[in-house]
Amino acid sequence: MQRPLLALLMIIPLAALADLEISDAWIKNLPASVPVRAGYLTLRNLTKKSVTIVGAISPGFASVEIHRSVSQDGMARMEAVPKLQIEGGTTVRLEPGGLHLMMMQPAQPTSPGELYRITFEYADGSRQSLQMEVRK
Ligand SMILES: [Cu+2]
Repeated sequence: MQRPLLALLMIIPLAALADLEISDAWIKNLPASVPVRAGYLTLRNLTKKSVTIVGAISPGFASVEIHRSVSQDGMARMEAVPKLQIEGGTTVRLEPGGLHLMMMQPAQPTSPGELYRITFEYADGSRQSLQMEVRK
């Protein structure tokens, strides 16, 4: 039952009606002992004006932040990105080693194949929800 649905979700651009087309949204699975998960996705701004993400929530996690991985003096660390602006007509990728969603304190252990709902809040007050799939 689950397979055809998943295939469909991957073919249809998620939330195509909103200003941002969000695709390839997934969460890297980690053992239950790790208190955070990293989430990745691709944000395509189909409009001519910039769109700014000012927050994100997911019912499966205590909180969600946008982070950027940076290396400074040979040390890798992460910094919070409180607002993520996507210029009109551009694509921003959250991917391993760069920008990512830091999803704090999962309510229960995650496992590959599960879907988690996430809702983004934009600077204009609008919201957009989509599903993210847990992958190995
Ligand atoms: Cu992080």
